[in-house]
Amino acid sequence: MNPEDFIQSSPELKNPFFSNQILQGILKSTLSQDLYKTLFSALETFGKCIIEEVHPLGLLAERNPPIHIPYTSWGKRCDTIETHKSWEQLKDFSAKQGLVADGYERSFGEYSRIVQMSKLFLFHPSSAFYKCLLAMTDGAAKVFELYGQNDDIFKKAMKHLTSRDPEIFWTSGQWMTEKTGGSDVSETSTIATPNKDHYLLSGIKWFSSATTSEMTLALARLPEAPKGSRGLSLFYIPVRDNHGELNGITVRRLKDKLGTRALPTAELTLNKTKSWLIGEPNKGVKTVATMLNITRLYNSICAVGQMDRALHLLKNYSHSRIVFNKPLSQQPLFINVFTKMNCQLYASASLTFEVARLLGKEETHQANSDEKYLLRLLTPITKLFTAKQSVTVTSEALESFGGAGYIEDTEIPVLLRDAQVFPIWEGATNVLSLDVLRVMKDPQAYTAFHQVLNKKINALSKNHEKPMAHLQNYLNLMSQFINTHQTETLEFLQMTSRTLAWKMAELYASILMFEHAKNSQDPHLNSLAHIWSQQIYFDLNPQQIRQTLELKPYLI
Ligand code: MFK
Repeated sequence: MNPEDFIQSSPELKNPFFSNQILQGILKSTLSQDLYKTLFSALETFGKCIIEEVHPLGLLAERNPPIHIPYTSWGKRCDTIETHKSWEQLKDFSAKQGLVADGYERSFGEYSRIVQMSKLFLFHPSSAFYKCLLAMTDGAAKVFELYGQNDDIFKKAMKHLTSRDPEIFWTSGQWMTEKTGGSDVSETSTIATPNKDHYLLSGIKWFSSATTSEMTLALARLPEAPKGSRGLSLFYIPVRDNHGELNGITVRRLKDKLGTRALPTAELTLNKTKSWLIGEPNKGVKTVATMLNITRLYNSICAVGQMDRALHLLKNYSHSRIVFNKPLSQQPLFINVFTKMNCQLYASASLTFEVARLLGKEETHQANSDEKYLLRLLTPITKLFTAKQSVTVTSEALESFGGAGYIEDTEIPVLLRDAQVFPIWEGATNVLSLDVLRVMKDPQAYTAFHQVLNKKINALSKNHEKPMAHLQNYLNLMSQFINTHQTETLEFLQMTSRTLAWKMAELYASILMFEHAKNSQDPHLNSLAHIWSQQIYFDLNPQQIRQTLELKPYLI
């Protein structure tokens, strides 16, 4: 055979909104008919922009990663981080399309976050992880909205962060992680010294993905502040001064990362960096948590978008790839695996849009008490669940491409490399599981979860008697397990927190999947909901966990 004859058909990227049954089904189910119609045509156009404009920019940015230039040719320290032109163009696109502004203009009332997240779902997988900057920008805007209304400096910065004008639009960083780690911020050693109306920050920030941004928020410790995380305060830092010089910041180096290679993530030294306190002194962790809850939602929607992209390409490829004398798409075992991946995507997307729905309600002052508890509880649950699912799904999809999926220039491996950051960035799975435990310290949080799901199960029982009986049983078992919480040790609660958070995600997602299938009248989504509900079961066995605790000395 002539080697030139060996040509495999490559997967084709089509408009990612067009024929996207899962996204369309969720939107149809959640929005009014009129809004759905308006959004449908807007997203079709947006999907076209993704193919024609964003995707080529994302590829260029990915192929031209940032470079750190510490000194000028004449020996002056400059710490320039050179990014490719395409990276700047992604910024312009984000501003013009209002990817952050949508969340604050609130033109669609309580549904504004859903509209914004739909766009991010489509934008993310083509944009070389530009979302990282948008997430932090949105999170910083949220901090200013809640804590910066009485200060002109913050109000001005807020205008930049939420602008649609590329000339005015700013992005923000979030400098939290130090050498002691990203999970435990209690050992933060950056110090803040008062200086007239502002502060001077000195210390080292170990992971900062937005050195090219115009501003950042950073944690630091005031003089005489208590030890631990309750002695930290949050500060606003303009990255450059009025002359365009870095604001007491030196770049130690850029990180050499597994993925997200277009994103300039750096280690920084702060030396008397001019900054302003935002929020109350020593309440920095609580203030920055506002930002974290937003960035965690971004993490979820982008994890979902990434899975969707992997399955979009795989579906397309499976029709043209012939194996064992027929297309991959007709191989029974492939159909089974592909269906399961779609269940994972549908479950993840349902949860994420639920968080977006609740956030939109809260921001427009329409959320009731149960919904506020649910928003706080579902944010970490959804983040940890979608992040892990995206690694599993992109890995499985990559495997389905065979050897081609392992070859860099097919553009498939980047999906897996990038997905691996989802469970790490903005809180690892264990940290988020412990956050779920933190929320559940207030018994009303689980009560809200239970009440809302009970109501939904009742409403769905007429059409889906058998699966709802199964899910009701699941919910009852979960509630029995939660009831034992009051008498359990902290060690037991921590040990079970991850499984519990995961089970809560599976259950809540399952019910949402039935709800969306019913509301959108989509038989395909209905099948996915049935398959998913048959797969999940409740397996937290206190007896077994106690035995594991007893084994501890042997395990360590
Ligand atoms: C995208 C590509 C990137 C490229 C590579 C990046 C690599 C990764 C770089 C990283 O390092 S990412 C990791 C970033 N770090 C995090 O996401 C933080 C992880 N740690 C947590 O989330 C901890 O839970 C947290 C620091 C937020 C709190 O831990 P503490 O110090 O034990 O908090 P504490 O004392 O329990 O809570 C302080 C207050 O904040 C409490 O309120 P009260 O003062 O009223 O009691 C909490 O209720 C509140 N709080 C904590 N988390 C909250 C929250 N409130 C609302 N929402 C939350 N999520």
